[in-house]
Amino acid sequence: MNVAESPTAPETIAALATAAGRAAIGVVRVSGPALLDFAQALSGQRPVARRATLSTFRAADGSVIDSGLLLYFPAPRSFTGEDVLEVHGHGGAVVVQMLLARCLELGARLAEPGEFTRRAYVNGKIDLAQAEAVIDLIDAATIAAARSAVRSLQGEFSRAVHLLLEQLIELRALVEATLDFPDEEVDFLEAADAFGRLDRLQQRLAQVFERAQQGHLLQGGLQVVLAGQPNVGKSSLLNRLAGDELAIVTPLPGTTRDLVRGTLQVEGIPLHVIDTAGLRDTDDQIERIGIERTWREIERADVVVLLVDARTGVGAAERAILAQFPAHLARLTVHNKIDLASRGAERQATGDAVTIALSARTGEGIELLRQELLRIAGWHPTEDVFIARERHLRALLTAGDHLDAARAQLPQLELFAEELRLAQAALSTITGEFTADDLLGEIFGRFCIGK
Ligand SMILES: Nc1nc2c(ncn2[C@@H]2O[C@H](COP(=O)(O)OP(=O)(O)O)[C@@H](O)[C@H]2O)c(=O)[nH]1
Ligand SMILES: [Mg+2]
Repeated sequence: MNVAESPTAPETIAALATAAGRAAIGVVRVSGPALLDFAQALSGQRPVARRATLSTFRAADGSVIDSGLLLYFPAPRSFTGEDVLEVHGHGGAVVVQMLLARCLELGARLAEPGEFTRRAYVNGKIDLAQAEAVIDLIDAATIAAARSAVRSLQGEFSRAVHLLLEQLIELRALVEATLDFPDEEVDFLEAADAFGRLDRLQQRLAQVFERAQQGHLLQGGLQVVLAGQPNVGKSSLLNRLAGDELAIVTPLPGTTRDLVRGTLQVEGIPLHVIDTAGLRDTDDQIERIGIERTWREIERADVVVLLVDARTGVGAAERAILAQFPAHLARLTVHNKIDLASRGAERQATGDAVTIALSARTGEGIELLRQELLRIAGWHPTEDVFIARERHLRALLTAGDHLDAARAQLPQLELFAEELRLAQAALSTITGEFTADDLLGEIFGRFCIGK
């Protein structure tokens, strides 16, 4: 029996909501336009809304598949805004598959990745930034990242964006009204305090950007590449930072030929540290490939740490390496092996160039390096960070550019108005008021099935 069919309504979808494998319970989630009959067919009884009902789940021939709890959330008060069922069975790999198969038999189809959350968005239960926060919460690798994802999920980021939008729309309304009365343009600029409003808008936008950028850092972290000549202690430094023997260390130059990665956390920020093959001319074919990979990682890095032996410092070879780094790449020089150079740990800054002296062997000076990496990343600890994505940051920057352009257009009100309109369009993409379908596909496609 197909109890979920209807010619126009959205299809009923089902998926395993818990991780596959052995567990105490396994949950199959179902969402669709009308699921009471579905629930009846599955459990033999009509479930009460928002109550856990002890149920026996049966196959079409009446044989028992499992017993467990059935939860029924009638539309619109559910995660997706549709009728939602949660079928809680025992968490055996086979039994949950049988429950899922039964749901498919009753007319549901397997949900696509992110489809539940997409429906929640389409039905206005959450906006786009909140939908993205759902997956960011699931993916959060640190407590701080999880906290900021929850903040975004609860709508703090969206509210901040809405506040900006409201102020922008207010200003636009004033401008558009004045456009109809060209004689009063100059009066308008003064009376409506257009400059002052624009100023405040730009300041608020900068604050929101700041908080979003910190959240982006919390989630994504920083790619740090350790580079330098062979034998200066890159692998030793990775091991020291990671607190683990990730890379092989020997006194032989050219030991590291492939990339070795380690992730560590400093104040909740994930640092993805990549140890590389030492940069030198070599006839060894494998080492040469390793060196090519080193350069590829350097192109992608957020920060490159150039290691040198503290006893020799930066010489001609290092200067040649430095000259090849991409111009805008943040960099840092580390003098390693201070234990052999009878020097103390220290941080030195001349202009923008920072040097840290440390010992990968003794660990002295490592904390200076960790703090310096955070500083380069632009991290400053604040509590109220929102999780944000590259896409959000770009939208905020674009909106900021249009506000700058708007300022440059004053007192030409028509051009001013147009820039404000563009700023509004950019901001709206964050919460999803104006969002292209292909972007939605891209966002939700990255979810796991069942979310
Ligand atoms: N004394 C001392 N030796 C170090 C230090 N760091 C690395 N080494 C030694 O230098 C040699 C090369 O180290 P390694 O980490 O393999 O260098 P890489 O080729 O740059 O990866 C090894 O014998 C390490 O034990 C340090 O801070 N102090
Ligand atoms: Mg090495």
